This record gives sequence, C-alpha cells and structure tokens, in this order.
Amino acid sequence: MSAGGAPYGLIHHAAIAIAGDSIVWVGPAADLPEDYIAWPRDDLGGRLVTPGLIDCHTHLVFGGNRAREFEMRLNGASYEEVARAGGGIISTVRDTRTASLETLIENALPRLDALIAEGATTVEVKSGYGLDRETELNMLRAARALEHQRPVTISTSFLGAHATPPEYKGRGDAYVDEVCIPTLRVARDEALVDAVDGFCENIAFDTDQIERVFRVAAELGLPVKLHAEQLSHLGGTQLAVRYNALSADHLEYASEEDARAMAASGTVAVILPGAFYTLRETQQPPIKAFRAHRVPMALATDCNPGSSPLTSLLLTMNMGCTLFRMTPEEALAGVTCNAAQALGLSDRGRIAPGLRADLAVWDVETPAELSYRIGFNPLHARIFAGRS
Ligand code: DI6
Ligand code: FE
Repeated sequence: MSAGGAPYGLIHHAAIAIAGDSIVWVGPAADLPEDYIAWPRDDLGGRLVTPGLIDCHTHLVFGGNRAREFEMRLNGASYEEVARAGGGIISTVRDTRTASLETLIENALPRLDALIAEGATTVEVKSGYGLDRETELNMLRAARALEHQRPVTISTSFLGAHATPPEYKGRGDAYVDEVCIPTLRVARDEALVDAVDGFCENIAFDTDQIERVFRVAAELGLPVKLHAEQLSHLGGTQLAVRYNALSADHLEYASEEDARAMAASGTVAVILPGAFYTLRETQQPPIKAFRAHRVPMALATDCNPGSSPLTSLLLTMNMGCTLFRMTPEEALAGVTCNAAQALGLSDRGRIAPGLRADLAVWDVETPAELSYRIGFNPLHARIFAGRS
C-alpha cells in the first residue's frame, strides 16, 4: 500500500514512475517531477493500481488430488473411514513420492497460473508432502523451478514437520531426528529453502518436536513460521514468538495473550479462511484481538489438496471479510504489505520509491470491490518487475 493517511493509502489521479524493476516515484500526477515528464507513459485510464498480490501460505506443489475423498465425505464417510481407505495427507504423500520432478512442476503450474491470473506476483510454496529426504528436496526443487516457468517470485518454506510418514507411525521423535532435521540441513546447503515451517497440532507435532526443528533453523540462519492453534490451543504461537517467527498461521484457537505476544515480536497473523471453510470449522481466529494489539494480519489461500483446495486470493479476501469480519482495507493489506512481511520481504507489498515494480491494475470503482465480489476477476493488467 502506498504511504499517505487516506484509507488504503489511496492517491487519486496518481502517477507511478518506474525505472527497470523498481518504483522511483509515486504521487499526484500533477506533482510529477521534471525528470520523469518526458518518460514513456502508459495511460491506465484512471484505474485502481495496487501492489501485486502476494500469497504468503500455499502447499501449491503436490501429487494427485483428493476429490475422491471429498466425495466420500459428502457421501457420509467419516474421517476414519476416509483414512482407512488411504485418504488424508498420507494419500497425497504417496502421490507426491511417486511423482517425478517434471510432474510436480507440471501439476503445480495450473494452480500457479490461477493465482497469477488474479494479479499475484509473489507466491510462497511449502514442502511437506514428501516426508522423506528425496521427495522433500524434490518438492523444493519444483517450487524453485516454477520461478523459471512464470514471471513470479517464489518463496520456499521447508515443512518437513507436516506429518509423520507411515514408516514412522507412532515414532514422531525418530522422524524429526532421523529425517526432518537432516533433510532441512541438505535443503539449506542446496539453497532450496527460504524459511522453515511446522504443523504444531495434536495430529501432527508437539511444541518440543517443533522446537527441535526451530533450533536447527536458527543455527542455519533461517527464519521460521508455524501452522499454530488451527484445531486446538497447543501453545505453538508462544513458541513461534520465542523464535521471532515471521508468522503464525491459521490461529483459530489463538488467545488474547498470543495476540499480545505476537504484537511484541512483530509476528504476522496469517489468516487462512479456505481451511476454516473447507473443514466447516466453527472456532474463528481472534481478529478483534489482533486488531486491538495491532498485529499485522495477512490472508492466504493455504492452497492444499486436503483442507483448502483454493487458488483464488480474491475469494480468500472475500472469505476473510464475510467469514471473519475483516474490513476490505484489512483484506487488501492482508494480500499485499502484511503478506510481504509474513515472508520477510521488505522490497515489495507497497507502492513506494525503492520497492519492486510489482503492480496490479483493476477494473473496479473502489478498492472494496476486490473483497466484495464473489468469483469475479476484475484484473485489467499485471506488472511484474516493471514489465506488463
Ligand atoms: N493444516 C492443514 O489444514 C493442512 N496441513 C496443515 O498443516 C492439511 C493438509 C492436507 O490435508 O493435505
Ligand atoms: Fe498450510
């Protein structure tokens, strides 16, 4: 969002000067400095220009899909019956382990294209469906490869601590020590990982196990983030805050105390309405507490084959407003400046001199329309690194 006190930081009748891949000036067109007067111009016809959208939480790379499980559940099967039929995260692990690197890239591209079509210019992609060394590394290699297939920035997160694989059933500690942490070290050595994530939940890993992973992340100089308080209050947020996490994500069961601690550590609250909606959750994240304690709130698709098969940031914005009562201004900040902060990227997410010229141009009359409409894409043009 640009600077300025107006709602959304909006500047009417504005001009943006771009040199190469960077913004060099922004302000009222009437105030355009002499230096830029003779530069080539694109007249956008008075359209709304926002920062390019940022999806700061996705599991975009994976094999197979879980539509059959979706159908089984709607035909009355319980989670247990689905699991017994080989459903759940483990079914995606199986499909991801058998997929080649090329297949992982090919499967991810349509999902990435859906985000790009709505103006996304930066997308975070996690590992976490391999749960063995080679497949975790393959997922991160596929994520890195996406950047060479599309005009987009990919930020990668290692999520080896997503679930315990079948061969380590009931032996979570051994999996963390024998597979997760050694793989993290290799991923770091191969420059495949930008941040380290974990799933802190009764059905995944406890705070002690996550802390063992975070300790190694700190040793390797990698920032952390955490799936926390999604289905219960396990204390993941307080652990994340102790490690100055970039973000804590989901947070349906986060407390006022958690919000206070996140405000103090500058940890972003990443709100994921797609999973809440898909799982038909009832416990909402404490938006009022985050607002009261001025915790930056980001919004993301959490695109994954199980709990959030969602590839629309605009629908995510609408869900953030309609389901969680975020304001349209909070929703737009949630997929721009706050999402950039959740990824530790200070060079984007706002329209300001010195930042990347990643922009989205919209056919809307007001910014609120971006969150208001359901299933409609008003993107007029997308500018990535200064080029449309
Ligand atoms: N939280 C979730 O809801 C997903 N992972 C996580 O950490 C579930 C992922 C899946 O069902 O495939
Ligand atoms: Fe997730």
